[in-house]
Amino acid sequence: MTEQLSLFAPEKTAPEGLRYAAEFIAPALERELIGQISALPLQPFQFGAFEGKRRVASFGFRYDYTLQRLQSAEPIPEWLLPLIEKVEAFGGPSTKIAQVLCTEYDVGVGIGWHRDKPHFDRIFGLSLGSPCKFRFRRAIGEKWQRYTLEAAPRSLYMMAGESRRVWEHSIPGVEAPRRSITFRTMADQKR
Ligand SMILES: O=C(O)CCC(=O)C(=O)O
Repeated sequence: MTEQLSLFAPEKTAPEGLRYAAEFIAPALERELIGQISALPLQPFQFGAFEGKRRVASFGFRYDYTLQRLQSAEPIPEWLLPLIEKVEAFGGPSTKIAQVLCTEYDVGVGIGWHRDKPHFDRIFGLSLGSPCKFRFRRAIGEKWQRYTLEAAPRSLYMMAGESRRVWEHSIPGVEAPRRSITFRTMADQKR
C-alpha cells in the first residue's frame, strides 16, 4: 500500500514488523501460566518515584527508572523455559530471549503510550485471561497514524522493525483481568 493510500485508511494499515499468532498456546497451558503468575511476588510497576497500577515481575534483566539503567534480575524460572523455546521458534533462527516480564492488569488498568527501552531488540507478548486493544500510533506530520491490534487471550504478538522502533504502543484499561508475559531479546544480539 502506498503512503498516500495508507493515510486515507490509517486504522487498516498494520505497522511494518508486527506479527500476530492467534491461539499460540492451548487453554490448559493458559490456565497453568495464570496460576504461575498469580503465585509470583508481583510488585507495582515502579516508574522512578511513581507507582503504576499494573503489577509485575522481571526475570533476566529489569530496567531501573531511578538509576536509568538495566539491572540484572532473578534468573528466568524453569516453568517458563518450554514457552521460551516456542517463542524463539516463532521468532526464527538466532532468536534468543534474555528478559521476561510477567504483568497482571486488574479491571480498568492499562499501560500508557511508550516504546520499549533501546536495550532490548524484538518484543514478544503473550496475552492471558482476557482480550485487550493493543494500540499503536506514530506521528505523521502533525497527525497520529493509528492502528489497533485486538490481542486475544492465548495469542502472541511480535514487534520488530518499525512497529518496535518507530511506533508507540499502549493498552487502554482492560475490561476483565488480564495477564501478559513479555519476552525480549537484547539489542546487542541484533542480526
Ligand atoms: O501487556 C502487554 O502485552 C504489553 C506490556 C508492555 O507494553 C510493556 O510492559 O512495556
